[in-house]
Amino acid sequence: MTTQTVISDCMLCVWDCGIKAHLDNGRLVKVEGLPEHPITKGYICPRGEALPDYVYSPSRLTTPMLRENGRFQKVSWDTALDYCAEKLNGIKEKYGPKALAVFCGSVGVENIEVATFARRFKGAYGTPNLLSVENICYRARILARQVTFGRYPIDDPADSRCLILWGHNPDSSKGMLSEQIRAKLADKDFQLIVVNPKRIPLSEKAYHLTIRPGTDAALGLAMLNVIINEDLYDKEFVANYTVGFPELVQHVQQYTPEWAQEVTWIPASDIKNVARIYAKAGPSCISQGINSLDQHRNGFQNSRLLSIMQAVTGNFAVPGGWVEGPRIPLANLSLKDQEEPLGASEYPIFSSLWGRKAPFGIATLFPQAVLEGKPYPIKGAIITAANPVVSFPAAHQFKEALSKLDFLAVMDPFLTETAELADVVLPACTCLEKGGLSYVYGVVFGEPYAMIHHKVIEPVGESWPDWKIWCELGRRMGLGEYFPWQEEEEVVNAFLQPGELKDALNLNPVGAYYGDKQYYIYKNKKPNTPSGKVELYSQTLKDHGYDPIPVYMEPGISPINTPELYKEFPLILISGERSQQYTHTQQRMVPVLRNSNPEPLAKINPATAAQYGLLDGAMAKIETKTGQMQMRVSFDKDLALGVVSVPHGWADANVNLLVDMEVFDPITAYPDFKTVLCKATPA
Ligand SMILES: Nc1nc2c(c(=O)[nH]1)N[C@H]1C(S)=C(S)[C@@H](COP(=O)(O)OP(=O)(O)OC[C@H]3O[C@@H](n4cnc5c(=O)[nH]c(N)nc54)[C@H](O)[C@@H]3O)O[C@H]1N2
Ligand SMILES: Nc1nc2c(c(=O)[nH]1)N[C@H]1C(S)=C(S)[C@@H](COP(=O)(O)OP(=O)(O)OC[C@H]3O[C@@H](n4cnc5c(=O)[nH]c(N)nc54)[C@H](O)[C@@H]3O)O[C@H]1N2
Ligand code: SF4
Ligand SMILES: [Mo]
Repeated sequence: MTTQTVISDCMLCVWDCGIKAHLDNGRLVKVEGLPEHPITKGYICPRGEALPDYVYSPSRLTTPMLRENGRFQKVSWDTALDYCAEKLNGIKEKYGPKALAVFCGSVGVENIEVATFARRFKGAYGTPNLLSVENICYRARILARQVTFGRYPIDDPADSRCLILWGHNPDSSKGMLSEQIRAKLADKDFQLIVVNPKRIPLSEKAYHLTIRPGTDAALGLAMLNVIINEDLYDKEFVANYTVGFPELVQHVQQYTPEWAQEVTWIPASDIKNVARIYAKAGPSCISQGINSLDQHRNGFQNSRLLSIMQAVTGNFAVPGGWVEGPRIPLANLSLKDQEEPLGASEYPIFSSLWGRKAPFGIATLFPQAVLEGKPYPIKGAIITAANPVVSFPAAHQFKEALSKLDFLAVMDPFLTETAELADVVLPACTCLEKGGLSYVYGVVFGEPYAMIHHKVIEPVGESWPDWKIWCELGRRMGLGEYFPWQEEEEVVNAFLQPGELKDALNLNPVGAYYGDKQYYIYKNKKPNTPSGKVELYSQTLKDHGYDPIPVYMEPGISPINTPELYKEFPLILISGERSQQYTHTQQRMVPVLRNSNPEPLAKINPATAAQYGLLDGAMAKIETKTGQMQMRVSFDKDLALGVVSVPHGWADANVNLLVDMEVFDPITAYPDFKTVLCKATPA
């Protein structure tokens, strides 16, 4: 027997943990964390450990499939791709290129190969419509920080003396951060603050604030009120490097802690205390949930408020605050759009900030384009690395839209609920069956670090890596000039041009840094904002008709905003808390993970449950004005009264059938996943 260990990284979620993959005779048998990896430091979660069961799952798609007379038939790659090429060229001829949507899910965020080739294909085909998770995940905070700082600084918790976990439970979504925080808690000068409708495991050691969902801006504004009125801000930084402080001072006067107490359910005394701790501790760092503050009617402004807080307290570009790294020197394989994607005119800042165009459109406008032909009809789609039928809001609308298309192709390692609607299903490799490059660390950890993503095993069945599918398809459609690559190595080389980084990465399988974090950058480099300063007041937002300084906005539907609806639906539904067994809709087919998390649970405080006759372990019917479903109740005394927390990603109990798309953030078009009114009754 020959054994072998390959160093690579897990791409099952956005953290890209370094791994050691052990093989027996070419078969993956065990996966461990990689202690030498400077960022993930040997961390591995249950999904990473279960990689062998995941990649060899009997549910894997092993051949392409074509729908014939309503049923899938196994076909060769030639047949499948010729069919796709004919249909795609047909759509272009009949309706023009923009009638095609290329849809790429969250895997495209962590996997450069998946995202880049989807993006390249849309450019080669000529459609501007790359639709992705960008308008439901993460982008809002990037944009809010860019509007404020002219760049995208990221939490730098290692050196912080005060950390606010704001709508974030790293034990479920970012395990390596929990480990880092637990180690820091040994230092008695380090202070942890948690803002969450639920007490999380780390709340034990923290100043915990139980907040009403969707009212985070009220807390932020009241904290600023205290910080400014008690003179706790960084005067030197504010005076020299910001614009709009006088306007901010005036603006926050209306938002007193006493006012915020009514809105947020947090006692005014606690608001004052945390404002003082945060402003005085220095360096302080707000680590916001990856989406829990963004998926709201005022998601963008929530993120912007946190940026303003970091700025006035002088926690920008300092160790332990928010810090930016340099850009990675990679080739840009995207091709220029000729036209505007869906939503470009309705969401101008999201689509183009100061002339920097976003390469994607607004994915949540997809159903409307298909079903109503607005603003123009979308007739075909290729979906890669996404399962929108389960993961997107108003899931019934996505399902209907996908079913009505003239042509739908799906690339995925599994026959997902979305793939089931396709005309053609193309079996994709999982991350371990292909090589590539991992550099997402810069975007999600602020660490200028990259590594070669080494292929661990040969493709399972007849699956192909995404890059190969796009290249072969492109060539068959007469777009071969854009897809010259035949081998994996050529693909990696296309990203990585000759130079120091390439040499360093080739030399060290664990990876290499490509620069340093940019501390105190404002001292010698002006922010890329129109004023050349950190913008507490944003003229850009004002010019677009948005609030130049964030105001408090009630959630779209809420006890206060829609009191009539609240009478019928008296509970607040928050959705999408992560669990370590699953990434979104994935991994349900892996027995070891399924056994430890067998079904979705609706969490509710026992006192609230008693009011509605709900029993621990019994089934409940959960209804919103959009839909209803059944789920087992699980008592959770850590959850705020009047709140129900439901996970996402479960096809048979899909919370996104309860979430509609009526409430959008007017700036980023984010849907409101986190504050939906519901009722729960015994089923
Ligand atoms: N209610 C509610 N809904 C939510 C959220 C919430 O908080 N609440 N969160 C939202 C967020 S933040 C996100 S990011 C989205 C995620 O939404 P999606 O991206 O749609 O979700 P995933 O289940 O990760 O889908 C990824 C798919 O890619 C496939 N895949 C894995 N590796 C590869 C590969 O290398 N190539 C290809 N072609 N396919 C691959 C997987 O099998 C899976 O089917 O969900 C959102 N949905
Ligand atoms: N295991 C696992 N890890 C993942 C993923 C996964 O699917 N599985 N997905 C990855 C992706 S794409 C994403 S976007 C991230 C998501 O990561 P996060 O958004 O950080 O998600 P969580 O850590 O679950 O924390 C969300 C917390 O927000 C709280 N919350 C809900 N509503 C509100 C609110 O209105 N205000 C406040 N203050 N808190 C609120 C919830 O109670 C919950 O504890 O996770 C990433 N990591
Ligand atoms: S699934 Fe787990 S091991 Fe894999 S990258 Fe995410 S956190 Fe790391
Ligand atoms: Mo996400």
